Amino acid sequence: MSLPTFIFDLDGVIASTEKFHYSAWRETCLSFGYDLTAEKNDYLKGISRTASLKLILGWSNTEISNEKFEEVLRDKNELYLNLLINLNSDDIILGVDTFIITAKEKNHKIALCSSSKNAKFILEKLDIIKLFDVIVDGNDVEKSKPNPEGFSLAAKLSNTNSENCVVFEDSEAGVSAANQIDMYTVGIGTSEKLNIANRVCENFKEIRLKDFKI
Ligand code: B16
Ligand code: MG
Repeated sequence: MSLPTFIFDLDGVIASTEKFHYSAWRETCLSFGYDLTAEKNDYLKGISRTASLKLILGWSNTEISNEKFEEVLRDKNELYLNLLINLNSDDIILGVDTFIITAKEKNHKIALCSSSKNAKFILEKLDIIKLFDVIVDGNDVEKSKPNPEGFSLAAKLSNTNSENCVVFEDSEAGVSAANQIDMYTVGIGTSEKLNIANRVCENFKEIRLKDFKI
């Protein structure tokens, strides 16, 4: 069996940007009188901007025109991008960059699979875009997580069978997507929602490259 390819999620695995998504959604929601709780926000992790707004409108019993829908999406993204102004390499999640560099030295392919349409911008800002052999983001797929389309594409572009890919994800939607095509999944974080993963780790300090010798 060839060396496994490692596929990383972005928000919540590489970059500590989930708090900015939450702040931007919270402010957006308050503009139409809805208080988005942290518990509800957990369901937005890993899913696309459009799918997030559809869920929010359902929870808040809000109906808006298609035009307004697009306007709210633009507003949310503008707020989010403003919160990223000072993003820098200090916002890389503890240990993930060291893990990637060690894996590259041992010839593992490194891929990104993110639902975010801002993924390349964020990787540039963090100054780690060059570490990735393959990047699949929200601009490359029709169906976002929990649909496995992005992970399938990342495996294909890495020339790796999906069974030989290891996925690091902080969201239930992402773990579920990768599980559907028999990738080995590692949930990153402490949420009980991650218990559907093959393995759950609080952070990359618990993970060693030798754990994945197949
Ligand atoms: P954007 P990931 C996901 O990124 C985030 O978890 C999710 O909260 C966000 O709504 C989604 O990207 C879309 O992001 O609005 O930047 O296009 O975790 O898949 O890297
Ligand atoms: Mg994520």
